Amino acid sequence: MPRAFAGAARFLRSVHDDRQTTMFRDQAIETIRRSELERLQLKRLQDTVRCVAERVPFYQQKFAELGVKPEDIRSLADLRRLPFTSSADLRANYPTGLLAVPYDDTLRLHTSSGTTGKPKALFFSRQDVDNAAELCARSFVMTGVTKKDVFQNMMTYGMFTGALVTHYGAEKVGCLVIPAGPGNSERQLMLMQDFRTTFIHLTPSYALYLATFLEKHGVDPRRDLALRKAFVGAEPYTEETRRKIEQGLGLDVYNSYGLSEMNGPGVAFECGQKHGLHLWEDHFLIEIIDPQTCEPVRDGEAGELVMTTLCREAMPLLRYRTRDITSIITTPCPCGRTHRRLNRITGRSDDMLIVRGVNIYPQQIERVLMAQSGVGRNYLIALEGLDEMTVKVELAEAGFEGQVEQLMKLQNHLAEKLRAEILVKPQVQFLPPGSLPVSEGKAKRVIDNRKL
Ligand code: DLL
Repeated sequence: MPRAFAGAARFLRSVHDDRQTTMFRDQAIETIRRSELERLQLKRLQDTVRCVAERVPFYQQKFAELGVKPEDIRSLADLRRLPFTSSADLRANYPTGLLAVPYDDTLRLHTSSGTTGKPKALFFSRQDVDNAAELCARSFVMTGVTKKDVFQNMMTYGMFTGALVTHYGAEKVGCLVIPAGPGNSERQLMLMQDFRTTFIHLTPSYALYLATFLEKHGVDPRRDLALRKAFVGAEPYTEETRRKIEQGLGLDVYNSYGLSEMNGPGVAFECGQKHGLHLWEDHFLIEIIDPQTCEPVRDGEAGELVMTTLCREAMPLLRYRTRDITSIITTPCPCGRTHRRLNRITGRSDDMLIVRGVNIYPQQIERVLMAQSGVGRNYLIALEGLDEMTVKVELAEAGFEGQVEQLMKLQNHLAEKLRAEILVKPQVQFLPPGSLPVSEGKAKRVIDNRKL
């Protein structure tokens, strides 16, 4: 058996057979020599390409258009001959068009919001569920988590990958997992105190809120709680925010990156160095491209992250355009892991917003507003404070000023309709017709003044 496979098998055995072990880290695969990693990647890429060429009509058609065949993929450089996949392709093939296994062999469905009414449907096979959990377990263990740790999961449970995938990962390590979900800070505090929670996984906005909540309630986390680490992700944040969370919660913050199309969380994680996210390259091939030209950027330059799955069974994806802007850190990590690191995601090349960890497209909001009678055409989405959203919208006609009760009813109704569409409840603010700026050319619909 090649060393890398032996390493992976050993990792799984150690997790399944030895619940007493405190370290689950698979040193072999994490510190694999680059040449060996590339051999493994090529073999897995070839398998993936063969699989989609046999089973997925979408890729069959793309291969035919490009005149590319599975046997043309002889080196990793041949990746560039393969077609890109976009989130529009996922929506166009909703719900099952990109499945590479029979429907019976799927085990779990997650979704992620899209620009139109339908979300993106992401299927997992049994092996995919297990691999996703393994990558989370690997990521947690990388920062020193052991089975003795207690994990309070503050990500949203449900169709979002954020909670379930890390839940399974922490269980794989053997931790006690508390599936708390986000919000309800009184209860979070009670759980942290009663069960001596040592690590949490949450969005930066909720982490900042929680820090303020503890301060208001006179709780000093260093003195009163057992918290050691927070894995923070699902939306962009800065180094300053990391420091604020670390000070406020009295713990170490590690950046946690992922996306539903690639399993969810556990795609890239920070190690003890807290400098850049190791992207697990035995499961994903990465490229950084110029989003306009689609050409690769020079080593270390910023561009859009493009990812190809190497191990996914139910829904393999080739050259998926993540829209996330980042760069690769070219120097080796002092921790000794050979999987390359990404710099913090600095933004997106499309107009998707992330509010309280939830992906939102302005078009979703527009659709709800424009379907509402009494509402005018001009609107603005204002993001302020710690992830608060206000939808400012003009009324269709003037003269409503006196009808306070009627307006409040309409405001509530719209806020509820928006919540049903985007899963986050915004404030709705009505303005007289003509009061919002009218832009020439592309309208600026979003003002982001969040202090994250
Ligand atoms: O947000 C998966 C996840 C959950 C990752 C929990 C980490 C923790 P999606 O809902 O599909 O999946 O959103 C994916 O969120 O393309 C990025 O734009 C953004 N994102 C995720 N993690 C980070 C991060 C999950 N650490 C989209 N920094 C991605 C910046 C992030 N952006």
